Amino acid sequence: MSQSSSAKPALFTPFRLGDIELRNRVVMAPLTRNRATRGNDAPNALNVEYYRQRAGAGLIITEGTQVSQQGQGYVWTPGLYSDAQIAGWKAVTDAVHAEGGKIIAQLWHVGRVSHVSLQPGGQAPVSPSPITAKTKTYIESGFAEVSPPRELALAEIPAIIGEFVTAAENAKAAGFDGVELHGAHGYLIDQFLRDDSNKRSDAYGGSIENRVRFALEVVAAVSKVFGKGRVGIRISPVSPANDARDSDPQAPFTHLVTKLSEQGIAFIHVVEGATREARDYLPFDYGALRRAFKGAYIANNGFNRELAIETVDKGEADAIAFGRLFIANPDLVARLERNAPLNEPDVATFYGGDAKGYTDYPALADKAA
Ligand code: 8OZ
Repeated sequence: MSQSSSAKPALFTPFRLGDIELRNRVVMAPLTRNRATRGNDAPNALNVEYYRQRAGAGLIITEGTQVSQQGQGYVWTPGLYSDAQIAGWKAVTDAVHAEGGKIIAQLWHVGRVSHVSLQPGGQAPVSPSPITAKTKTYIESGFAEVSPPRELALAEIPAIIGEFVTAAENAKAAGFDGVELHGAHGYLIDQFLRDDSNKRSDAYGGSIENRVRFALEVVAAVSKVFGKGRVGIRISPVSPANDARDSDPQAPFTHLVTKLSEQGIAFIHVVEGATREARDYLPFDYGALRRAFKGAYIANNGFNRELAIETVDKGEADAIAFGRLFIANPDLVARLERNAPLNEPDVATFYGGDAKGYTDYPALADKAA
């Protein structure tokens, strides 16, 4: 066999993501599972076991973790704003580190993708502009239309950035290796970026420079907490998830990424195409983002083994994030390396519930036993 055909694909080789040393380039994507402790939204022993099982990933990015109660949009998602939540996450990061893994927290504010029953005092959710998204959320009683949002006052914006900072400080206290900002899927940061959801006439709306301001300010503030080498952001330029739309996504996203590169953060994590659907949903030049950004590029959405290996070998991405495959395969890296068969994910147990469909997917060794 020739040297090249027997060489290990780069996907399975170590990578330095900013200041974080990864043992491979297989990333566990953030995955909402709605299994935090009911009543205080703190991670619990079941969540510890779930993440521990998946520590073979080069990097785990946690499920979206709200920076405040106002930032919550779905029932039973974990937070990072109370002592109980910090303690719960500390047990998670300890378990992942004990297995030699790395884990960063995904900091999340949903903005308008929420429901009054989840908001403090039953208030309206907040958004750059008072426009209701055509999307659903789920609350204790099941699926529900999102509640109409109220427009954020200019004077409220610094406090929201402050919530991201506090959550980053809490993430540090909880032992995380870094943070990812959730700038994708039509949540608050994305709502500011897009001309369909941001109709403001102040410094945070209108021009592209103004629409990226909120994202850049959050990134800068959080970078002071963790160091820019431990901060990244997830974006989904063309995904229609949660009614995210823009008349011309290429321009604001290329501009955003250019500015993020100047800030010197560790990575961008790009959901290519429509989330959970077609990778070529709308034309978009992802290569332009890659070229505009001097840090690492993590690619996501619908990758299989072959495409992941090829994409990293060609240098089109530094790492690949897998979602559904990690739900069903705790030992995904070992399976991909050996080209072993994969367990099928059970959609019925994705959101909410108990250990079923969460910590009971077998690893290869379990099957052999
Ligand atoms: C699925 C269900 C609920 C939330 C996202 C955080 O789309 C989510 C999410 C996904 O990024």
